[in-house]
Amino acid sequence: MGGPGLDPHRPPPDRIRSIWKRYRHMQASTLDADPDVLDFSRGLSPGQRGQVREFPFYAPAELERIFARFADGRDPAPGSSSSPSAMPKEPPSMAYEHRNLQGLVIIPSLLPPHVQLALLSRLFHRDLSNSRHMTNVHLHHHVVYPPSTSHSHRKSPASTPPSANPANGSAPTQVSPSPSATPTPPSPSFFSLPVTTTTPFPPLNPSTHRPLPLSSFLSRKLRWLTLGAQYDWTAKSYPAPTASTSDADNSGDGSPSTAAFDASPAFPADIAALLRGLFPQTEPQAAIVNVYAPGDVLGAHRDVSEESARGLVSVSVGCDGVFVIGHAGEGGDDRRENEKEEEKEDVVVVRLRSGDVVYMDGRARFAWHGVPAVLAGTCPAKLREWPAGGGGRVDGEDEAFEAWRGWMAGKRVNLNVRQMWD
Ligand SMILES: O=C(O)CCC(=O)C(=O)O
Repeated sequence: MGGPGLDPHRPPPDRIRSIWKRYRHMQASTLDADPDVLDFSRGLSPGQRGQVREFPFYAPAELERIFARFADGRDPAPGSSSSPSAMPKEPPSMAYEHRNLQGLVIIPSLLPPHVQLALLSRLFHRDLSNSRHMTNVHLHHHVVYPPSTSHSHRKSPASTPPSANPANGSAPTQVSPSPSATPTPPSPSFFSLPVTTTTPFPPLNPSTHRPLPLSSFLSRKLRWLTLGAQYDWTAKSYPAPTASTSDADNSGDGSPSTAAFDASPAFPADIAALLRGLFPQTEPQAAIVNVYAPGDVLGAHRDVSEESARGLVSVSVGCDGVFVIGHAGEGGDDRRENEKEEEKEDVVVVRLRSGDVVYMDGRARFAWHGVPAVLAGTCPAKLREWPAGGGGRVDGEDEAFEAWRGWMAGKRVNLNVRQMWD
């Protein structure tokens, strides 16, 4: 059972499932015209405006400080737009809380493109290369990590992605999926390997799975990565906390770990600081990084394995996704028809775009939610070329990722962050 006593294995109510299904195969043009979808880029209809409470999220200068610390590792330079003489420059980011689903707050375009790029680089050049962060691929394959080189140790992986490994065909390092393994030096980015890397990931069980080439791993098979406390997808549970263990293989910067567990890597310190700056009510202890391509979906579910009821933070980067969230049918089927009608109002459908952030608190915290569609061709131009084209840039080493140019054009990445214990 999860914190509030809700069963993580319970299937979604029929009505949530049917709304989810309605968007599953919807044509892009139909979606564009669908009056029920909250689409902040298209603009809200007068009816939708009445359904949300609009409020300023943060002052631009404060946001700029939070973002500069994350993207550049320092406060903004004096004279930048956050200095008093340069203010006010931009309108504040607006947040929208849905009146029918108290606690559901959407902040459209909160993360600017350079912060989205920095986040992608931290997640995929650094955190994916940390063998203590599990992925869906670990369930069936030995993941073969790029070999560590002295070159890859030059920079701390805390605030910058690991340096690129010059195109190499040398034997990659195989690491067993053991979260409590002896700390190993950080590996370079998988994206620094040639697309044609020939050493496939061996299957755990050769009678059920075939060897997995690197190109398939990055292009198609990678669906999720866990940060911090490692979620067990089969048991739908987290490891138990221990008093205070430090994490020698911490991918953070040596600052004290906020979620140190014997069996789990610490939550990356720079990403935790970014999230804490934006949502101080939630302590980032675990995250799931969902990786979608158009055609991929996430079924309706509730996140109820956390013992803490603190809000969830959900950050979207890349292609647009349709997000369905709400309550329905929990009261059973003996309700009067008018009660069922009223409940309809509780289900909200949002078109999430790159840089949008959703906070799920209050009634929305344990609501059913899922992603029935990811829309092809919607990744913003500034991100499309990642990991090449400036996005993976570390001291001019961007060309190391050239072979994977355009990977993001066909992806949607969602960073989903939870506090597990109070
Ligand atoms: O991809 C999203 O927007 C939602 C992800 C999600 O609901 C989850 O990871 O639990």
